[in-house]
Amino acid sequence: MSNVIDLTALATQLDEATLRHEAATQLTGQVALDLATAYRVQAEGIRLREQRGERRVGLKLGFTSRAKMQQMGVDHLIWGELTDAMQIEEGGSLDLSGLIHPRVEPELCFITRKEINGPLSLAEAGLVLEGIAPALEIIDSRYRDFRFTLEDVVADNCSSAKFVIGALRSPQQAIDNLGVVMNFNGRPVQVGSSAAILGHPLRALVQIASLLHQQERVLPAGSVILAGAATAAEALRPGLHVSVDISGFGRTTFHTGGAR
Ligand code: OOG
Ligand code: MG
Repeated sequence: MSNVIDLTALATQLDEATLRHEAATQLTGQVALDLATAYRVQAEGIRLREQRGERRVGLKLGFTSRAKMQQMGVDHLIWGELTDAMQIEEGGSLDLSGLIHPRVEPELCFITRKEINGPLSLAEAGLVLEGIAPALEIIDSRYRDFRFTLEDVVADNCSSAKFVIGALRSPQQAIDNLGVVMNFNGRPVQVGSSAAILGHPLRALVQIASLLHQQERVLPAGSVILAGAATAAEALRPGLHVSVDISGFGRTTFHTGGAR
């Protein structure tokens, strides 16, 4: 293994896998990658997207629930960047032929009303929000067989591919223990509770604020934050109507198209 790390070369491998929708080899099999360097590869990958005209719109957390950690064999909270090109319209269509081996997971989404420029307590977290919405995240690891180490998945922008956001609800609405059901063509495929996300989804915001603070970063008002999946993810195939129902809160949907 090489000790000299070329951030751009590593980010380009993952970027090309995305553009060609062909799986790539795990980076940790090629170089000795630590977590801090993995985040630098992630940042370089976002820079490549920005060069193509994509705009950063917010952040996502990963592995905030046991269900996800167990499914992927990773037990550390991670974060990635979201761009405008990743958003699909609510009720819209997702062409799977542009992806590698996509999966979908139910999430909650926060939209900020104020800039986040310092640590937040759980009590303060709700006060920076414009609203909260049901969401679905489509993840698509760029790695072969959807397998990775913690460092690999961080370098790969936490498998981020697409996301759908439903109608915004009041930030005052209680979200700590809501039933979450994800359906394929009207049949439940994953069932859980919003409490699975760090015991309380607003803790995702507390975590984001603390991570931003450590990196001396500020998140502008109007940003999107995905709190992390409440259940394990499910593989997508063409011809699916996918929905998430969050009880007493709301729902959002999209459908899949394209041959695979
Ligand atoms: C990594 C992304 C994890 C979540 O919500 O936990 C994530 C993966 O599972 O490929 O988005
Ligand atoms: Mg997710």
